[in-house]
Amino acid sequence: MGRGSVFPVFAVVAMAVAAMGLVAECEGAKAPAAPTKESAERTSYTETVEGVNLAMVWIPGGTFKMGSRMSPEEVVKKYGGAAGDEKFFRDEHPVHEVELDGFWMGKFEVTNAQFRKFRPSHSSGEWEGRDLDGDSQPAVGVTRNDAKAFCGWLSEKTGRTYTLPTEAQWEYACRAGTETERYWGDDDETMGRYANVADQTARDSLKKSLEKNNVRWEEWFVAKTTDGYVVSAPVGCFKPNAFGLYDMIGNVWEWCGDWYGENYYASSERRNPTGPAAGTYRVLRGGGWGRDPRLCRSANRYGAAPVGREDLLGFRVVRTQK
Ligand SMILES: [Ca+2]
Repeated sequence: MGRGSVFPVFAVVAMAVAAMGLVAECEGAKAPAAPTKESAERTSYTETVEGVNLAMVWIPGGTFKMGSRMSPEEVVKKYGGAAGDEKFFRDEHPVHEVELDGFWMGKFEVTNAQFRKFRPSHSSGEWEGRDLDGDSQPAVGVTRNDAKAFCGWLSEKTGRTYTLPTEAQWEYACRAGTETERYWGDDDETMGRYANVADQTARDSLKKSLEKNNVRWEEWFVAKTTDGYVVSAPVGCFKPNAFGLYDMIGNVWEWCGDWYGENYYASSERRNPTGPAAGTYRVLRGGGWGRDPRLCRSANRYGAAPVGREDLLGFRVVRTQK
């Protein structure tokens, strides 16, 4: 896995930006469905409290193979990288079977508008003049502790327990039954329809901006696709996975509940694993708008200090009771 210093060029790239053209169609910007009554059969509902409208989707329990089908060598061979980068992908192994109970998960990443109901002073800021703080864009610059505090606030207000997904819940929900690199398949070209990642749009914009200021820059790994966004997109602009979840890959990295354990997969419990008992970093999943295609894969694992705060760290919530 690689934390900040591993990919230095990305520090420069922690950029932001404006959405171009697709906003009106984004699912997350639409008015929420009317609140639905609790029932054993329902598969979705909208949590409405204090002006926060959180769309929740039921993820049925099941068994899946957690981890990457590609070896670290195959990842680097396919996507490129410096000598020795293979070591950043060893934590995606061994592939192991995990069984999970069903749970509710946020259909979208938590947005700025939602987060501001909890913390009115919140601003996701901007990057190089590109806005990260739109109401429908995901809340970023949110530490893992902030994300947990939001869950605690929401639980208190609703009487229902909301929290962050475990790493296993996250990967199971992301894969939605798939074993491919991403929930839509293995090729880069179609990525632009499903996820906002470091793409040609972002590369061209960054290159122009840096060259204008005479800043020398290294070539940036980007996906061979065009998704239309340089920084975070409003939630729900891209195609959902088979569970009906949006932006599981790309847009913003999502905080999980687990401590990050590089070797955890070798000793993980099979049923409802919750990660190592202790650690230094908390798990992040899914990659984000400034991240290369190697980090925007269902199996990729990342981590940061729980007080870490960056332009592309956000979250979504889960609720475990049916
Ligand atoms: Ca992009």
